[in-house]
Amino acid sequence: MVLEQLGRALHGALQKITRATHVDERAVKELVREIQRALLQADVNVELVLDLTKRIEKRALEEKLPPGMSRKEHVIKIVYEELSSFLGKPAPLQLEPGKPKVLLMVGLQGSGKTTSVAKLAAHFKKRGYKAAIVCADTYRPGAYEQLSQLGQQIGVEVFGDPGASDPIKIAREGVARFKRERAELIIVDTAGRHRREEALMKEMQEIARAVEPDEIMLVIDGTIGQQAKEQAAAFKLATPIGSILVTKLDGTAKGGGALSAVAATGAPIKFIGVGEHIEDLEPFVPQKFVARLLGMGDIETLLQKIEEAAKEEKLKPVDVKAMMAGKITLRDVYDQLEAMSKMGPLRKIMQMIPGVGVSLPEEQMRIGEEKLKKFKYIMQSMTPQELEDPKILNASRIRRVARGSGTTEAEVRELLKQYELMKKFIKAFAKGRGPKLGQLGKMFRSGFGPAEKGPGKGS
Ligand SMILES: Nc1nc2c(ncn2[C@@H]2O[C@H](COP(=O)(O)OP(=O)(O)OP(=O)(O)O)[C@@H](O)[C@H]2O)c(=O)[nH]1
Ligand SMILES: [Mg+2]
Repeated sequence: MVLEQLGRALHGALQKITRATHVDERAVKELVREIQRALLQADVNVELVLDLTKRIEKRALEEKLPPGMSRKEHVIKIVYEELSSFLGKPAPLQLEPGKPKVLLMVGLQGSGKTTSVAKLAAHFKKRGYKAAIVCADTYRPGAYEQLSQLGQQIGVEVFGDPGASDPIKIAREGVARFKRERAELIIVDTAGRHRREEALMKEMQEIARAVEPDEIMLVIDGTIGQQAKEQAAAFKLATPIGSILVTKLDGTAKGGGALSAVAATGAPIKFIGVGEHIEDLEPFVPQKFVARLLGMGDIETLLQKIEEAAKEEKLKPVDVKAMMAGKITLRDVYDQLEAMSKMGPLRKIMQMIPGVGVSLPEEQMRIGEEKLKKFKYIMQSMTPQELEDPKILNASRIRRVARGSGTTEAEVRELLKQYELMKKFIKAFAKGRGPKLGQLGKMFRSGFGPAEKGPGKGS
């Protein structure tokens, strides 16, 4: 997951506050110290850390408690807010339907440009935009091959010429062609032959002059930690239309350092790369990112992903509103499980569910995955009518379903119980009883944990 270590440490620090019987000055100072330790370990710059934690401490000790909020909730809110603003403002990459946007990608050697180009193209294609890629890396042997393979994989056209030697010419031609073809996002991949910023900035400006990009995106390798600051600062000076994509945040303990260092320069981080696969790209939204980091989960991202997977599968898109109103049938649950299984392993999905993410042990994950499979078999053995209206499942129907799915009656009842719980929690969540989100996590944990002994009680 993203920045696992940092997440665990911050989550742990907050857990202590949550467990404290009352939050006094000592507890706040202790929390602040732990946050400092966690951030320093993630290679966040010392000064930035001191600054941030001073603000947290001051607010936690001095601010008046908002009505209806406990001291604990207030402290957690402050930590969340300060960490979020520490990572900058959200800066989404916006496209206009029918209008071409030319995005020039630059970055040092091996920073992850080409991978990110494909990820971005896939990301926007999924959202219904026509994306196209220009390979202006005439330097690295096999660069065009790499891109056109990626292009094929995601169904996006790639312009390039493996024999060409002039990147500027290729870039100009490719952009012109895709503009004619009315692409809405034209991404130009460039060579990463530089190891230093100055040379990179110079070449970037040359290509920029030729293709007149709407935006230049600098790809920074997140594993370099706070050293990212120099690159971001030089880049910010070099172009007013720059944005940043930080890669490899999955495999590094230093990601926090990279993100905060870039944010401190004021350069907007628009995306983060969190893995080697095409779908391992996320728009960078500091609040969501921090919520997940702190183990507060991120129900919105989850719903959004589910919706996407459903769309891809040409399933009926989730009616989020109806779901939020508690109108969720077993059929919906089944469709969701189907869509979820297309999204990848449970552990990735669970990270987005409030209160689950950071703390679910591997063993439980495995059991959870098994259980989901069983739940699917059970639902496959139900009639359409039963799926729409599970209330009609009486003892004899339950027996039939259990037999048909190769499970036990207790397991069928457990699914029904989970379904009822899910309905309740989603309803509660929609009514704005959001802060109790941890309970949703608890539910998932208990629901997907080992089966209870003995026959379950009917719903
Ligand atoms: N774990 C992880 N690996 C990544 C990520 N992004 C890129 N990589 C890997 O980083 C390596 C370099 O990626 P490329 O996309 O080829 O980098 P590049 O900047 O185009 O490289 P040059 O064109 O040679 O400068 C590859 O092995 C990628 O799989 C990421 O977010 N996470
Ligand atoms: Mg490349």
